[in-house]
Amino acid sequence: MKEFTPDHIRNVALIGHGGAGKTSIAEAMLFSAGSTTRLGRVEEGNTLSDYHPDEIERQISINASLLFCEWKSHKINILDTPGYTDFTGEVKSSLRVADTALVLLKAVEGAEVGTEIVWKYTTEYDNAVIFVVNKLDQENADFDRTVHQAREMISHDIVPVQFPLRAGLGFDTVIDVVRMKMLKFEAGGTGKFAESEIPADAQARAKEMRQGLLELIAETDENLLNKYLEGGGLSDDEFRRGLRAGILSRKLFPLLCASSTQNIGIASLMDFLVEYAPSPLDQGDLHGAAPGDGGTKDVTAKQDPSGPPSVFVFKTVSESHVGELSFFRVCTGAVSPGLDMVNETNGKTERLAQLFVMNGKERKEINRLLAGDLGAVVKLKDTHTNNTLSSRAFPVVYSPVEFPSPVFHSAITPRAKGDEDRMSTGLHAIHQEDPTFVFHVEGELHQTIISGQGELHLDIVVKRLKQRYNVEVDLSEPRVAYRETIKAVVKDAEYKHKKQTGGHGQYGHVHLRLEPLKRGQGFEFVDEIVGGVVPGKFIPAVEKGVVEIMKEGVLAGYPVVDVRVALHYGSYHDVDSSEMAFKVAAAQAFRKGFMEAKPILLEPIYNIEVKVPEDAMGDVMGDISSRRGKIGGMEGAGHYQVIRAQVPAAELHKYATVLRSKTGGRGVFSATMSHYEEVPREVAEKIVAAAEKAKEQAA
Ligand SMILES: Nc1nc2c(ncn2[C@@H]2O[C@H](COP(=O)(O)OP(=O)(O)OP(=O)(O)O)[C@@H](O)[C@H]2O)c(=O)[nH]1
Ligand SMILES: [Mg+2]
Repeated sequence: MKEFTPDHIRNVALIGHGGAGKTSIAEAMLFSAGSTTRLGRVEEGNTLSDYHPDEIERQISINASLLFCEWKSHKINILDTPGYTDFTGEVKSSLRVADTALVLLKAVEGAEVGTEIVWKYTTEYDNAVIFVVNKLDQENADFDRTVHQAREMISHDIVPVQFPLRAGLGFDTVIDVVRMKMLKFEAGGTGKFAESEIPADAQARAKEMRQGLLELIAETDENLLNKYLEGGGLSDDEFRRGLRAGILSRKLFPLLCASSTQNIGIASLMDFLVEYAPSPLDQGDLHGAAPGDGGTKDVTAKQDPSGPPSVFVFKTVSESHVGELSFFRVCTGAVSPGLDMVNETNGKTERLAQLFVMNGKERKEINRLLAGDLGAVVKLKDTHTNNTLSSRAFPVVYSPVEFPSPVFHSAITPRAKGDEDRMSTGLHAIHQEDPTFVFHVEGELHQTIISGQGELHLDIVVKRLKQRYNVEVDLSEPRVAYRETIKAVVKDAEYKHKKQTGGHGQYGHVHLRLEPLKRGQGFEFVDEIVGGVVPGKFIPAVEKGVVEIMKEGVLAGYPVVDVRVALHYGSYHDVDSSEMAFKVAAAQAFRKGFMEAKPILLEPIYNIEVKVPEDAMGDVMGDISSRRGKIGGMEGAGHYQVIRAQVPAAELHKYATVLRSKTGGRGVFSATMSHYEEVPREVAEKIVAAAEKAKEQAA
C-alpha cells in the first residue's frame, strides 16, 4: 500500500443523530472509491462498518469503526460513529483524532437531539465541521426546511454550498455553487456524475447563493474583505483559500447534499473534502505534556513524519480471533512494526507488532504509517484507550478524552455459581476497551454494580460477557445501602447470658443504655461501670458484641449508625464468665434495647442536577416530586432550565431512561450522594417485610 504524507490525509468523523445515514455514507464513499465492490446496506447487515453481531441484529451502529479510501491521491480516513446516545463516548474519542466532523442531517426530520449533542463535542475538540443533508431521495425531503431548522438549532454559520435540483423520489442532481456547475449522477448507484452548466431555472438561485458565499468568505479575512469592498471581487485562488481558511477556523460550516443509499452526492462530497477540509498539518503543532512534573510542562509536537514517533491510542477492541486491537493516530514521526515505544502512563515498553489500516472488519497490513494517519496495531501488552506511546528521545503524553460519567446503574450476578471470577475478568476487559462503562464491588451489600450510559449500553455489555467470556449474568435493581438507627433513649436494656452445659458454664450479664446521636456521628461506647461489677477485662468484649450486632443490623439487616451505648451495670461469675459470654450478652441486650428505642431506617439521599429544555420542565418537576424528591431550586441556562433537587437513591433506578423519554432525549442529569434521612414509615414497613421474607427464604 501507498504511503500518505500528512498533507494528503483527511481524517473525517461521521457524526449525527441515530439513523441519519452515517454508516450508509461511509459505505458509499468506500464503494465510489473502489475500496469495495459492493454497496452494502445496513438493512442487509452487510456494510463494512456495522459488522458486529449486535449491530447487524439491531441495525444501528454501536462501535465507532475506522475505514479509509483513496480519492484523488488523498487518503480519507473515516470514523463512522454511532448516533444512539448511549454510545456518545465513541463519538468523543473519534472527534479527538479527527480533523473534520461531517455532520449528517436527515432531509425529512432535520437536525435532531443527537445532532445537537455531538455538535457540542465538535466545539470541545475544535473540529472543522461540514454538514450534509442526507436522504434527499426520500418522498418528503425538504432541503430548505432542513437548512433553516439546522441554522436555528445548531448554528447560523451553516452555509449551503449546494442545493438539490429536485429533492424527493428520483433525486439525482445537485447544483454546486463552489464549482458553479450542475452535477447529474448516474442512475443505478455507480456514484459517477457528469458536470454541466447550471440550467436556466436554477441560475438565479445559484448566483444568489454564490454571492452570499463570497461575502462570507471575504468576511473571514481582513485583506480579502478590503479587496471585496473595493469592488475587486475574489480570484478563484482567493475564493479557495478563503473557503479553506473559513472552514478551518470554524467561521463557516459549509453544507452539501446527498443520498447515501442511492450514492448521490458522495463523489462530489469527497472532492470537497480533498479540496477544502483541513489536513492534519492545517491544525498546526500538537500539544502534549512532559511526563512527570505532574504533567504541567507543555510539549510542542510537530506533525512531521521525519521526527521522533509518538501515537495516541483512542480506542481498543478485543476481537476473538486476534486479541486486542489498539486504534491510534500517529501524532509525530512515523511508526513501523518492530518499533519500541514507551507508554508514559505506566512506564512500560511496548514493541509494535503488525500494523494495519482498517476498513471496518477488513484490514490490510502496512509497513509504515506517517504523522497524521490513523491505524491499528495488535497485541500491545499494557496499553489502553487514552494512552500515549512515545519514544525515549521524545517523551510526551497527549491529553486524554474526557468521557461522560455513567448515569445508569445495575446490579449484576452470574447465573452459575463459580462464574464470579470470569465475570470480573470480563467486566475488567470491557472497561478497558470502553471507559464509559465502569463497575465496582459494593462490599457491604455483597453485590457488583455496573454503570454505563443507558439501558442499551448495559445490555450490550451483558451480551459481550456471554459472547466473549462465556458468562451468563442477570441484571437487577441495585440494593440500596440503608442504615438503621433509633429515635428514643432506652435507659436500661438488660440481658443475662447464663448456660450450664456439662463442665464449664457461661455467664455474662449487662445493662446497657442506648441513646440516639446526631446524623453522621456514628457510634460511641461509654464505660460507666463502678465498683467492678463487670470486670475491666470483659469490657472490650461487651463493646465488640455491640459492634458486631450493629454491623449485622437488627431491624432489616442493615448496619446500625448514630447511637451511643453506655454499659452502666452488670454482674459476673468467677468461673463461668468469659469474653464470649459477655459478647453474647451485650449483643442480646443491644438487640432488645434497639427494638424498644423507636428504631427507624435511614436512606441515602442524592443531590441531583437535571438540565431540561424549558417545555419539559413541568413534567420533569412533577416526576421528581412523585419520586419523593424535594426541589431545591432552578435556574435558566439558555433554552434550558437546571433543576436542583434531593431524591432518595431508591427512587433513582432507571432515572436516565425516564428522563430521556420525558425530554425527547434532551435532558441530562448528574447525581451525587448527599446524606442520610429517615425513610417514611410506609416505605420502611415494606423494606422490613422484604428483609424478613428474604431471611425466611434463606433459612
Ligand atoms: N432513502 C434513504 N435511506 C437512507 C439513506 N441513508 C441511509 N438510509 C437508511 O436509513 C437507515 C439508517 O441508516 P444508517 O446508515 O444505518 O444510519 P446511521 O446514521 O449510521 O445510524 P446509527 O449508526 O445507528 O446512528 C437505514 O435503513 C438506511 O438504509 C438515504 O440517503 N436515503
Ligand atoms: Mg451507523
